[in-house]
Amino acid sequence: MTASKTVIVLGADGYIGWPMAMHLSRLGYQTVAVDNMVRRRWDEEGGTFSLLPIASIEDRLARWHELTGKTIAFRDLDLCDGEALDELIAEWRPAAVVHFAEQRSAPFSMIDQEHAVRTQVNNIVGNLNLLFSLRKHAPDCHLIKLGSMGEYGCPNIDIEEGFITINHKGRSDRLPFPKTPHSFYHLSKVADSENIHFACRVWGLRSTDLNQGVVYGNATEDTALHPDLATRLDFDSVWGTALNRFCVQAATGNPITVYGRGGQTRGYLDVRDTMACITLALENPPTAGEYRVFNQFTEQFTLNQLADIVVAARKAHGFESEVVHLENPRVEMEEHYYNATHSSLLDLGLQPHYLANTLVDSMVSLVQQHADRVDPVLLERPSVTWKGGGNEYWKQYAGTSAQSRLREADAKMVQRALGAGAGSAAAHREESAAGAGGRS
Ligand code: NAD
Ligand code: USQ
Repeated sequence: MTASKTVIVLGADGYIGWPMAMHLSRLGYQTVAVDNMVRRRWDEEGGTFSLLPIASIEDRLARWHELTGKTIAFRDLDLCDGEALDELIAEWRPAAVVHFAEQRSAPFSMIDQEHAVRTQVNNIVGNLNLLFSLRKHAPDCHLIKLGSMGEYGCPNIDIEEGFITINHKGRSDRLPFPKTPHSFYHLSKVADSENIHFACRVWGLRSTDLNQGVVYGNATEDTALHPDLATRLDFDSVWGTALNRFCVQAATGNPITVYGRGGQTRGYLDVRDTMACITLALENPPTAGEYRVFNQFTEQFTLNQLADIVVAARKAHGFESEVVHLENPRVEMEEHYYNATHSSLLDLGLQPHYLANTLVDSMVSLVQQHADRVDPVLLERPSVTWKGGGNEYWKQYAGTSAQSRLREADAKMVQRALGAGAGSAAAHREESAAGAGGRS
């Protein structure tokens, strides 16, 4: 690692981007964090919020500097603004760009036509702008792009890492692996992959496309330093992902919601391994013109297996959890063959954190500290179906102010912490919680 190298993290205010920016800064990279805060606005629009209070980006950066002495530069910038992106890349001429800055929810992309269009325009145009800016101002830069295992779908053959050699009518070629994506969101990732592959072939750019599985967990060594450095934890049915939701459900005594029969198999990884995988990709760059694909996950599970793991972890502490099989809001195979190769990152030295009771235990205890913020409707009721789009629950929450609900929940927590009858002190704390500037 060359400590002085500049790395730009796009989408640095997000669930993965924020811990990644801290991780790279800790390693000594000159880190530039970029985000247009759109994710916080999408929360506002949909009435959703992070279970863990998250500090404003200004407070995050200031706290990081105070605790470590390190500085992360920040730019508020929309990737769809090609001119601004050009200026950013020209200004920093980074050695690498780590690109997380996309609309990343499959259900969000299935709400209606407007959300599908918004997802694909945001993701595909932002990524395309980036390719042009790199060609112009930093053609040697290593583009590390977050793709998704869901680009492949669930084919009845083994999934390879990006490419497959096909023998057809006596001829043979190594071609991009066929894709059958799960949603309009996943389709946007497929388009990104095609565009990046093309830019590498034609312009000689270099890129690692990380087809990442579902990420779980919330703690890295950096987020644990201070509450202002926490990263978001989504639990609702639009933004929350399977294992994170199952942990929140079990922690709050709500049923674990398996969609359909539960044989859906996906690749999963701990957020700490996301940090490690991206660092490995960064430290082992591809050659000029090379487009390589790594499948970034550490273990495969069916949903039934995930639910069983959470149930068992709670049982070890004497708590019973209920698993319900809801009518599947998505159109997806519920029993299928699934075997995805994922050896490239292991070959580079990845040492995975495999899913264990300790992870579930730590998630449960984290959730319990913020249990008053859990909204049982957001947690338990799927609000988007693949056939019909946003349903009555979606409509119920869209446009409602999550902030006022949060203020009530935070005040309740403060009151509980202080105990009944604390009089004017409790009232004072309640007021401060209600006005807690910057946190959402
Ligand atoms: P997130 O929604 O928490 O963060 C994404 C960030 O990008 C947000 O802060 C958002 O404001 C920003 N952003 C979006 N569009 C932007 C734009 N046009 N300009 C500037 N900033 C923009 O998502 P996440 O969970 O951290 O995921 C990060 C990336 O990893 C995404 O590309 C996602 O598809 C991919 N991924 C995530 C998971 C997962 O389980 N979370 C799994 C596989 C792949
Ligand atoms: N599921 C349930 N119950 C729930 C929530 C989800 O059974 O309460 C099921 C879904 O039906 C699906 C599976 O769990 O079969 C995974 O769903 P998810 O919401 O955890 O993940 P997904 O929609 O696939 O998207 C997430 C991230 C996305 C990333 C993707 C990686 O939001 O950004 O690209 O994981 S992957 O799944 O490998 O494509």
